[in-house]
Amino acid sequence: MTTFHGHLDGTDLRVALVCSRFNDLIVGRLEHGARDVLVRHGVADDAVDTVWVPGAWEIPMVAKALAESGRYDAVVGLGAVMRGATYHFEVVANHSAAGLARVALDTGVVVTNGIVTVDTMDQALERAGSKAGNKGADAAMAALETFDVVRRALAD
Ligand code: INI
Repeated sequence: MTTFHGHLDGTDLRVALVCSRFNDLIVGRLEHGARDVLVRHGVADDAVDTVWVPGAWEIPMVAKALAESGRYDAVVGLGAVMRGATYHFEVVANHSAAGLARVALDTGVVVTNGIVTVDTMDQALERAGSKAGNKGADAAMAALETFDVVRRALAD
């Protein structure tokens, strides 16, 4: 029996960050955290492409196009969906999360979810580089680990 663990080794990887402009005060920080983690773990800075889309709704379709292009080893979705007065929050939050999951399963490319879904701006800021960490960095780290564990398990 063999046990595999993914290592955080981004050497020679190409990664796309799909970022929503909606709430870009938050998403800019998620992008910064994600890029920082990737570069600190061996991904070349020019091998990390950031692609801006209007809102979290659009993240899955662009993630799908990038995943299918064959240019990237991993795609990370980064966004901030904030509760407003209406049901629209649930629609966008559920669609973006389910969409990213579908892109991963349909394409076989590693796709991780760094879309924060929050009630308030304070909660968003907490998750974008303050007391609850940086969910963009977490999603980038998850992408590195997931890519590597699949590579190791299939290489054996
Ligand atoms: N998009 C977000 O990224 N975050 C939100 O909080 C949000 N809210 O609440 O409306 C949001 N809406 C826009 C949506 O993602 C699409 O861009 C829009 O519906 C056009 O398709």
